[in-house]
Amino acid sequence: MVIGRKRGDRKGKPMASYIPRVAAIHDLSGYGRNSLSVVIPILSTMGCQAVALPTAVLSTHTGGFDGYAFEDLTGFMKKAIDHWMKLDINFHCVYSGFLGSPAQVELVSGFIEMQHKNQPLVIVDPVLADDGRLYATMDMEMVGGMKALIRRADVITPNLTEAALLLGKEYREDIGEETLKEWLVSLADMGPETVVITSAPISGKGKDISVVAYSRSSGHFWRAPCVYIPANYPGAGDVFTSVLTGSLLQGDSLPVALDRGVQFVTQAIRASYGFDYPRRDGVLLEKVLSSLNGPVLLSSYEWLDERDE
Ligand code: PXL
Repeated sequence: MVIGRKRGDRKGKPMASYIPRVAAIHDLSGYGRNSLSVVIPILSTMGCQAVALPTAVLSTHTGGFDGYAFEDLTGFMKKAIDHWMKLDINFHCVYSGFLGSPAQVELVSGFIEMQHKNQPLVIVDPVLADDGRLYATMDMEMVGGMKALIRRADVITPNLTEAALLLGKEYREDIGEETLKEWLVSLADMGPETVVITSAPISGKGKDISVVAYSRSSGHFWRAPCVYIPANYPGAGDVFTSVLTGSLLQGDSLPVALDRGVQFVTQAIRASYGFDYPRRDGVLLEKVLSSLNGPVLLSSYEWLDERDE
């Protein structure tokens, strides 16, 4: 699906009442706010139907909890996909995140192929690592799997660590703007039309970070800066990509979707930071969710390329 296409432009059957239908392929981590626990409420609040395909169920996420219970759902995923295909359920968007095994990568790839006739917007968040380290359940085979999966994506949203892993580059926190642009283009060369890198530093701006993006079709680079807040909340990446997805499905342009994602994550972190509770519980989504229904106030996005208008 092409970003920015109007609802009425869809090929295939026109729909009487248009609610974008999203196959949300993520784990369900019971305690801690990440994955499906944030994807579903955010997409619903933004007027999208989130159809969950859980990849695994966990008692908690893996960031900061020991001894979590983990059940792989590969067998269930196969059956659910078969059932959906028998029912001829069509999706406007396939949005994948945390996958439990290379076999699941294959399944998701096959599912995207099966949905091809519906021209879904394919968003792959290649959940693998953060802060220079692989997550507990990830390994280099999964990195290889994600490299293959992003070939099928329209939009990918790696953080800086994941971008380095996908490119086989060394992770560097001090990466400059020109190198970031090279990374964005190299990732787009691997398949996706649009590449968004989160947790990207801003040269000369201390600890402030940003989200940077590149669209191959327009050739444009974008940045949405975020003020640094000294706390790292697990699941913030899932919150960002879910808002980006909802925004694109509402028909927003890429820079507006970046801006809305960054603003919402920042607002969620600000709403949480003043409270004294373990960061591993995630951002207090419940306090800010309803703001996704408010008017869109654009404030911060910048373009990173020279333009002659
Ligand atoms: O938010 C990414 C993520 C998703 N799913 C699980 C995780 C993490 C990050 O720690 O542990 C299970």
